[in-house]
Amino acid sequence: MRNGFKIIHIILNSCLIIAGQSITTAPAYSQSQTPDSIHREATLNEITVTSTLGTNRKVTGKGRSASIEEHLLQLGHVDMVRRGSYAWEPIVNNMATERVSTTIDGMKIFYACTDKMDPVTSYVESGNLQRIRLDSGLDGNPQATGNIGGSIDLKLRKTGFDAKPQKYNVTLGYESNGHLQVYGADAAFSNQKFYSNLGIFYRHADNYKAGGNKEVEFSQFRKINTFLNLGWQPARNHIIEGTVIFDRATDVGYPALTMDVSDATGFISSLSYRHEQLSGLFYRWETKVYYNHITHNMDDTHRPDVIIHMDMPGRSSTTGIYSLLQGTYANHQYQLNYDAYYNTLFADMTMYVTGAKPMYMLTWPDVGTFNQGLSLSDDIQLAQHHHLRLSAKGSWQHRRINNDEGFRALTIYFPGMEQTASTLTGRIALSYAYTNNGWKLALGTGYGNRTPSVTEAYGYFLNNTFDRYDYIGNPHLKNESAFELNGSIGWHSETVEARLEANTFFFKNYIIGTPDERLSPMTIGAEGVKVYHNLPNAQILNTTATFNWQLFSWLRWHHQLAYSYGKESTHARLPMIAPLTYQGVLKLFWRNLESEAGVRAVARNSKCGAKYGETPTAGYAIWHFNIGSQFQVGKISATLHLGIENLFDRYYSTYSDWNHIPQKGRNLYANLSIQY
Ligand SMILES: [Cu+2]
Repeated sequence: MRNGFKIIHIILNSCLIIAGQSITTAPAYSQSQTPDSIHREATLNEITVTSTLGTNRKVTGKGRSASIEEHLLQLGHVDMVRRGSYAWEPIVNNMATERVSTTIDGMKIFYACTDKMDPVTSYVESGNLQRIRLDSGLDGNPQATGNIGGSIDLKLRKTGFDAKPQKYNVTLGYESNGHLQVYGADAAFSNQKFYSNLGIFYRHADNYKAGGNKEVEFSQFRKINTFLNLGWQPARNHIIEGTVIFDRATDVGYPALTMDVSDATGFISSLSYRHEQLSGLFYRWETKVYYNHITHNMDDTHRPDVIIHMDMPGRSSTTGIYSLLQGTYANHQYQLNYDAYYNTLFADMTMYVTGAKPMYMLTWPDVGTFNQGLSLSDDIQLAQHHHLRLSAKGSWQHRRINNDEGFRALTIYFPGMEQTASTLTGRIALSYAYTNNGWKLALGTGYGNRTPSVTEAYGYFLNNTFDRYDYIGNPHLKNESAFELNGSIGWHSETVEARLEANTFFFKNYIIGTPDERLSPMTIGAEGVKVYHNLPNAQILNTTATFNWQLFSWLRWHHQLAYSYGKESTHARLPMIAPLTYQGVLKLFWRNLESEAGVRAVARNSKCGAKYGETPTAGYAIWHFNIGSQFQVGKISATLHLGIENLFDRYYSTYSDWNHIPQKGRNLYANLSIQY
């Protein structure tokens, strides 16, 4: 079994959460998703779920109607930057998008908003997904590049061949706060030669209310998502699969920003060929080609106090391929992967000044990035209790500013800069785990680097509402590198599980924006201009202590305490580092009912990144309660979830709520999912 704390899964289809220690079961959809096959598939993918504690249970939280962000939040190591009630940005190990790789079934996809309003997780829907794979730190999934903090792979839900004949699914959800409504329906057809599953999801919310019944303006959204998966097996073990996802969000408010989004549209497609049951050194070979396109349009026409109206569209498209070989030999389990993609990012801005000609600016100058990489990993069972894992990847990247006008604009600030840039990056990670008699000890290390993001290298006067600076990218940036150390020690018996874990990242050439007094801002009211620079070094440390106690067969008590720390070379604190957080949850089980009551208590983050414009957030404690049940009526099986969030209607915001926008006040929800 592999180093459990490094890889954490969440299984969406039936609200299964496999978070290192707890596994709940009862997949509602198809035979290929039984717990056994999850384990099998997990093993084949070299993903291991450490241990199963307690009895297997069915229902948690909001079930199928939960958003992807809510599912992600259930994982350890993950937090969210919230700029509104839609499209939150995942943070892994206190690192945001630039240091995290996000893929969809191994496909690269890049957001299209210069203000990070559309993290790629916002272009899929819970109903599209089977599970989420999260790898912490530099030991990434085969397709991940630039993953210093971690890598997220969103695994699509495909019915597979020979699934059960019955396959209709309806999901309904309602939340009192903001009148959030969720409607979903999907269907699946399957035999030995062919399968198909398709579905549609719709979400709609009005403005939500913060604690004390205070309405948060511009927090509404609307989203529609539809998907189709097809599988064909012309000959045994030769499988051709195709996927199409279309996702469109409209009228999305961003209370933390000065603009909203009129529409954000994602089109995701792939075609793959898989050969199973190969003989020899490899048992599986999969090759996938894919294409995705995102368009993003910002909108300030609904804001009351706009001085200069602006149009700010962005688009991103990615074409790619990967080819993955998986094999096993003696005590080795290995994977070899080649991947290549070409992405273009384009964003511009037109400012309409009254009585003058509109001002036009390229904010992302149509940057084309070609990247190809070769990765390998090997899981070695050294002896009965000893396990070793090695993973490595090398990539070559070539970038070109395809828009000459944009290139010329940047050369004003960076004379002598090149229109193209090529670089080599890589990562290597090694971990060892010892498991014996309820004890588990794991140690790991890694080293890797990343290229600057397009914003960091070529962004042009991008206003950041967090510190109120305009940002300019720096084409002369060096690659940022990090050295990682991680370790954990855990012990479990029939009734108790205790675990301590820590990871730390030592950065070199840490990329962050620093003020440049010589430049004057473009945005009215901006504090000044920041240019991205490499700091000599920085460090991030994350620690977690977990204690779970099975008091009775019907009662389980979970505790988790997490502490993180981040500083840079001048000893100043890094911004957006989570404050001390305690989570306590009591879980009750009775027949087919499961109930949960819990608290999340967070200390004031007095040692925040003041140098980088961060201001402290007050401490708070938020309580929640929920109850869920799964029942059968004839051929129909149904899952019902009822719950209350922010029970005492507290007015609060977390450290990662952009500009301290308040979280939702008391919220009652009810979700029903029916399978036939
Ligand atoms: Cu945007």
